[in-house]
Amino acid sequence: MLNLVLFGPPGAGKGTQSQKLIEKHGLIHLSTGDLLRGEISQGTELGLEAKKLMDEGTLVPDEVVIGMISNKLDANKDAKGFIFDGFPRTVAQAEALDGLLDSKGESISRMVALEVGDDELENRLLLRGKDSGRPDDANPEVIRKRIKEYNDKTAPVAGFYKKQDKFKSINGIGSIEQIFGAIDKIIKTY
Ligand code: B4P
Repeated sequence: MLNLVLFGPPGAGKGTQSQKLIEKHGLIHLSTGDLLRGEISQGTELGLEAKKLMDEGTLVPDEVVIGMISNKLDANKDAKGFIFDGFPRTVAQAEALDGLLDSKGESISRMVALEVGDDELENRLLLRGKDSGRPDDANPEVIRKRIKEYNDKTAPVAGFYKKQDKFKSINGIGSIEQIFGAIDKIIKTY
């Protein structure tokens, strides 16, 4: 299996690149952001709980997202591999993911980090907020909170994969095609 973690701050291009990677490599896309937004639109209890946190730019509790990922792995036993987009976002989530994959005789192949500066992130998210309808993209204060959450809780996850010698970092500024080419080159070396 090819199991890729796409890593980076909010607005770095993880969702955008995931779409292209699943088309080319036939992988299953697991985006915890999309899964949570699905729960919100269905009005589930989990969705109602998550909405409040997401609207203010705070991470949802680890056990909630770990449970969602575990269900999706079980539901896709014959997959060629997975793209983890926006997960793991804490070291506890990374440890849990290793455990889930290990129990199936699998592991993470690579983490690819997209490097983008804070000003560009804020511009991209505000631009998307104009027509995405996402409350967390519309407000500069919430965007800054999301970037702070990333720096405080998510950035340390890179160290977790560096220790396993699985971490690769690329420039996330440039055309979507250029960035896709750089990620694809890393996949080919696997
Ligand atoms: P996510 O849905 O994961 O939100 P995101 O990080 O903002 O999206 P992404 O990074 O994929 O967007 P993209 O860059 O592709 O999370 C939302 C919330 O859910 C979190 O704040 C949290 O509350 C919760 N959550 C999710 N997962 C969680 C977890 N594991 N644990 C706890 N809580 C969790 O796109 C951004 C914009 O940039 C787009 O408009 C795109 O068109 C543009 N763009 C992309 N590439 C570009 C390029 N090269 N140049 C110019 N623009 C580009």
